[in-house]
Amino acid sequence: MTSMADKCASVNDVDCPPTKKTKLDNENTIENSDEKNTVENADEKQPNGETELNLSNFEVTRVLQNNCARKMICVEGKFEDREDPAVVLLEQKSFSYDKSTLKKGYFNENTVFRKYLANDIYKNYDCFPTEEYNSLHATVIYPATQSHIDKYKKQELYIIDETYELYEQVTLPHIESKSFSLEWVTNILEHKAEQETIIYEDRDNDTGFVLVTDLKWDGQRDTLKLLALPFQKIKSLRELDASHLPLLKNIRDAGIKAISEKFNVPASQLRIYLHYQPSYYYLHVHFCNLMFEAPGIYAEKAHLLSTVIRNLELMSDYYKKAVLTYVVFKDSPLYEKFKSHGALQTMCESH
Ligand code: G7M
Repeated sequence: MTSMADKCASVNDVDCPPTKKTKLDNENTIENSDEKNTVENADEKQPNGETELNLSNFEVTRVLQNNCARKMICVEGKFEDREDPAVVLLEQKSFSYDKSTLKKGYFNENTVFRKYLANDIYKNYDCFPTEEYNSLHATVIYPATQSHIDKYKKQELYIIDETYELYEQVTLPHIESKSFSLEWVTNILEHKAEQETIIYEDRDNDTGFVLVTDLKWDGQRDTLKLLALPFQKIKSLRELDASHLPLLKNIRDAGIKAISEKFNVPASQLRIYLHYQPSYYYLHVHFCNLMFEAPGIYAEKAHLLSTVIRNLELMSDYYKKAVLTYVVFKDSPLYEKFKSHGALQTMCESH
């Protein structure tokens, strides 16, 4: 029942089930927007009678990855009052452009500013912003399965060139036997969760979709990140054909319109793409601010929606013919399956 996503050094994107997530956020939300992430009370009782997860009860057992570039750490550990393991991700937030926010948070009489190095005109300080502005973005995955733990563990990567035959023989059986729960998607589509983050909705069974802010979005316009979840159940890019063009075009056009109205970001500043392989096998489209180098926008993972539409217009069965290239983590189930299928070479050839 647990679901999540990812991010990792460069390839994964992180998420956790909406019902279990802990958002620790500040007031730094997008300008001209009503959006505000919820701050949950640590002592609040959940509907099932359990108390809310509290980081002061958390014992770290292992650092899964420590990403200096992204200023993000993923740790595995246990909450004192819980049985199962948990994964906690802590990530620095981006800064606001708003002058009064900057003043209140960092250039304020309560800001502590401690010099530790001076050389000519250059000085380094430790800067402690005011409490309201020094928060981190935290994601808690509880209970975390071994797959979650593996997913956040920094591992070597390998390239797979997946033909449609390999998709049918290796990837599809893997997806069918073992993939993350899609409960969070159903919850959004059925209005059981995240209703307040729905930006746009079109309930047509064939071409309709829900546009919702991504779990990882930190509320800043610069890092704007949304997801379009169609009502049609499609596993992934591999299942798309020309019959899906009306859906994809509606997602593109209505998504762009809704984002421009709500966030004032034009189509020309949006990166709109799908992941292959995705973390969740329920087709979804990512809408991101072009200025944001979101994890998962790399060549071996992101497929621009505009290109997908053009490919399908050229050839209805394009994705049944194309070789799709992506990366797998060493020792992940897909890595093992491709290796035992003889489709993954992990050693250098000797000359
Ligand atoms: O790699 P893939 O395309 O499957 O990415 C899935 C996306 O779904 C990531 O960007 C996640 O942050 C996002 N996501 C995952 N979960 C579990 C949720 C959720 O519960 N709510 C929302 N709004 N986004 C999620």
